[in-house]
Amino acid sequence: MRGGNKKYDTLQMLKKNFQKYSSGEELSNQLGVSRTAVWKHIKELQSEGYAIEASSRKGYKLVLKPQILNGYEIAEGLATSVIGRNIVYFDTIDSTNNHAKRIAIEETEETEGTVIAAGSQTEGRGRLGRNWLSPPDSGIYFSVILKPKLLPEEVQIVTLAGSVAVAAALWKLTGMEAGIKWPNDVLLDGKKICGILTEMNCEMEQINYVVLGIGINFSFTDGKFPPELENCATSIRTYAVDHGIDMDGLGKLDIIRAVLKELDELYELLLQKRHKDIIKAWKKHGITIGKNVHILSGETSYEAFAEDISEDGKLLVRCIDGSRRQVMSGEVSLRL
Ligand code: BT5
Repeated sequence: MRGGNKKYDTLQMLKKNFQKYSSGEELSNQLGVSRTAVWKHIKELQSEGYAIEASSRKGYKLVLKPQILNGYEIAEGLATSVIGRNIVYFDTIDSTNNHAKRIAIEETEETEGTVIAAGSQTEGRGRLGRNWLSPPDSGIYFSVILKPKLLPEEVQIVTLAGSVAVAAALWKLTGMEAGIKWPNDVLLDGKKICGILTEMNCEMEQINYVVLGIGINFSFTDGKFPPELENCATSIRTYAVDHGIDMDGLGKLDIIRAVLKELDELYELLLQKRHKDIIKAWKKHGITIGKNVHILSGETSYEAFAEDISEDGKLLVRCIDGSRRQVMSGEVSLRL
């Protein structure tokens, strides 16, 4: 949805003239539409939540920096090469991963890099049929369609890239040091602020597409989490308040854009087969290596020591009897 229509062209002009009036006549001349059309666009933008003041004498002005999540705002000036080529936004949807799969099945070249974002999800999913709480005004929920040239067993590297993108974006925007618990949890203060669900469609030897789904808790207050999650989940806002971090007007929009930017750079590394560099970046934020861990993988569960991550993202562990295993997926609890 990059590129404009007249409504968003109007918005762009108001943004250029931030906090200053643009007269209806000026807008109508520059956009090549009637003054009534300008007025209609303004009404629509206001109803979408843009803080636009209208004065019959002076015209229109945008009074606040928008923190509105929609396809236009996410895409505006997003200088990425693959991620976010197309952006589809829904106020609410069943699950952005479900929608990504629906689009990916269409199988056109351009679907790679398409981002599906939503303000809330009615059937947000975690792994293994678990759910992901996705109420409105609380989190950031999006999925990206990717077509990496990887073997199906290498797909974990995509999840790792997703978690690095979130941790790196948070660090750059707020200085928060999030930790990544292999494979898919991003934590603040040991509590989950982000979960990642990677799903793929593949044949024996090749991946057709991957859907990388990311859910980030932005402003859940502790009170809003159900009791079973209170001790294991938190949000960026809660963490900021608890640690006296000034978010300086940062909102969901800034976060999703920063994550997409980071992800674009990491995906470029992946396309260049520079998996080592992704693992290196992961290790900067990873908290699993060098810890005693409890692994639950399918029916098996055992204690082990997490030694390293392989180039394709598997967790390399040493078991109590000294044998070594490669863990491709599963639950890992850290032993303190
Ligand atoms: C995950 O699964 O952590 C993957 C979550 C992926 C969510 C994104 S949102 C966009 C895209 N569309 C989707 O439908 N999904 C993706 P898992 O590791 O299985 O963790 C799930 C568990 O985390 C649940 O069983 C709860 O215990 C907990 N949980 C649920 N909602 C949570 C939340 N908002 N914050 C923290 N923990 C949560």
